[in-house]
Amino acid sequence: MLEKVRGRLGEEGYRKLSEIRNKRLHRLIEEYIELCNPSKVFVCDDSPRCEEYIREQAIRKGEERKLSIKGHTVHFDGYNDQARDKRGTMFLIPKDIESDSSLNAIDRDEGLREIRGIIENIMEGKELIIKFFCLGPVDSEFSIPAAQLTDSAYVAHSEGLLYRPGYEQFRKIGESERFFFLVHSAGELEKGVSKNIDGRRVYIDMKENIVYSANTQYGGNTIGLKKLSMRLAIHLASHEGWLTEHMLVMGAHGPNDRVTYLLGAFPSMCGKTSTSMMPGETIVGDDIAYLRKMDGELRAVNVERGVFGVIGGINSRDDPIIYQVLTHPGEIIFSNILVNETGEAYWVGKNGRIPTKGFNHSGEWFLGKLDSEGVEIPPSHPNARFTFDMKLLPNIDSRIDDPQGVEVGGIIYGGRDSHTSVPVMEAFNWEHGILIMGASLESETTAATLGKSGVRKLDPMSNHDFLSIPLSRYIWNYLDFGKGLRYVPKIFAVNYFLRDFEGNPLTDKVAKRVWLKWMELRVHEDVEAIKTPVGLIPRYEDLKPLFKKVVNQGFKEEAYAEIFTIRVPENLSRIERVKEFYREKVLNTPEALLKALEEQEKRLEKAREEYGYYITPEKFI
Ligand code: SPV
Ligand code: MN
Repeated sequence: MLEKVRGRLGEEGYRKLSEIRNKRLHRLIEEYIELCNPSKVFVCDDSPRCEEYIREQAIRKGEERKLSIKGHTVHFDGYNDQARDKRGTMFLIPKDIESDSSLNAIDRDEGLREIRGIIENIMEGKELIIKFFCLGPVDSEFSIPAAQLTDSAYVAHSEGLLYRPGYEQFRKIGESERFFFLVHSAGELEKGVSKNIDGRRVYIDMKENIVYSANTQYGGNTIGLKKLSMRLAIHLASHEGWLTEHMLVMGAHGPNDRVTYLLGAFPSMCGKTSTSMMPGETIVGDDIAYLRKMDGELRAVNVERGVFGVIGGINSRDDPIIYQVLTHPGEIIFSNILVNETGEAYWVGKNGRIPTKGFNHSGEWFLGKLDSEGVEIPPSHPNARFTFDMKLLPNIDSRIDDPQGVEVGGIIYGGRDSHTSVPVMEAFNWEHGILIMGASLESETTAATLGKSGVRKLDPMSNHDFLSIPLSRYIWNYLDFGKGLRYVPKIFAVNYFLRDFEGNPLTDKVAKRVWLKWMELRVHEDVEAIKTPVGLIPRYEDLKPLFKKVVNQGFKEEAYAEIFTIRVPENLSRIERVKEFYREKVLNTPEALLKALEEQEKRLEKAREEYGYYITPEKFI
């Protein structure tokens, strides 16, 4: 094996691959080198020398440019390649396999033929990088080894910051075929960006655990270990009896040095990263978690070890920790921001004033510049991001690499919802939380995916974009997961985006730090809560001292009454939309879900009869 490509691998590459004794891996590597046809191949092991080579290549090939602060670089994606391409991302589903119209699918044979056609010779004249990773902590029940093939040094560099190295892990697994295999090519480049956007494809083959990504550079379409592997992992988890989730993992710090681990599922660009990095708390992960039941306990790990976060709106007041890191030396890749002539990085929402000219994802930029469709180009793209290893963070949790994961005290679901949900509430129990807060989660679309922003959509568990199994099965898995646990985590819903009836935001950005502390206290039942038709909400007398202590702010009773008012009409119409979605779009919706929705509806109607349409919290005391 590997003989056919030995010349391109060179002696060192050949030796590194031979030291991994895995026939399936060798067969796949040989096959895709032959198909993509790069002129040479660089094989990485886990050494710092390999990271150094990749960093240099990213600069040499123009995929990244150095910025003025030491260690900082900037990468630009093409003007129309700034977000996840939901339309071009498809599951390859064999004819005889159970599917669901909620999955964007293509017949496997047809899809394979198409993608193989697209990637044939796509790396001609280029260098292929082969790099190995481990998803989740190494040497753990959670670990999944993954091999990435890419012709982009930016992608390889990003992955080096975002994931745990896995060359040694591959050497340990012997002939095991349980690993992911990811093939990416940015395709032909023009001015450093992917040119053939029409041929942009992300095809996911769960049968072989392979993902193909072509003619794109944006991280969400190309960083194979991230959302591409996540789709494979959701499928694998469903077969093996665990869960793969779009969730942060954090240590919430309570009284007397108590640390309570919480998970949080938020759709992209809805506050997940900033929640995970709140001052005073510790971060385990900000985007993807694996959850397992171990000895009757729900435990979770961060699949990653770095952050690919949204940069827009980060300033020293609202996100002091990230801001500090982003403005000091350290290895950081900025993407799709604005750079001035001296190499300083700017983004919308950064402290101070943003320059009126510079360089951004549209090339030379000046204030008022329009694109070919007459739309004004903002200085930084709304989906502009930063990438760094979490070791740069002062508040990293000491258990980030714990092979047993952390024990989960609570799960938070959050959406971008300007007019329905209160800022924080607790579910009555696991089923109510999973079905009404998780499976019925609605959010307004954002710039993280291509297409219109601000459209309200159902996004079950904030994971809808990544589901590789039928939605009904996914919900069943969850319901099962709550069984047989010694401690069943509490479930919460938060909404950072609530507005008044004139459209003004009702909560300050820092208020989320208070909601978090309240949830931590609730996990231990240190404070009581008020039972409403939609869930348990905080009492004023518990929030007031928390506002003082956590953010040093006053909190007026009238403000409390306004933001915790139960909006009955909005809640009822949400239930209608959710029911319609599940009735029309989903096969085999669990009865339990429809029943839970009906019960919630009845509770709301009853309250409406008694108290009217908009009910302030004291009515429920
Ligand atoms: C998200 O969009 O949810 C992200 C970034 O975390 S991406 O890599 O695009 O998925
Ligand atoms: Mn995400």
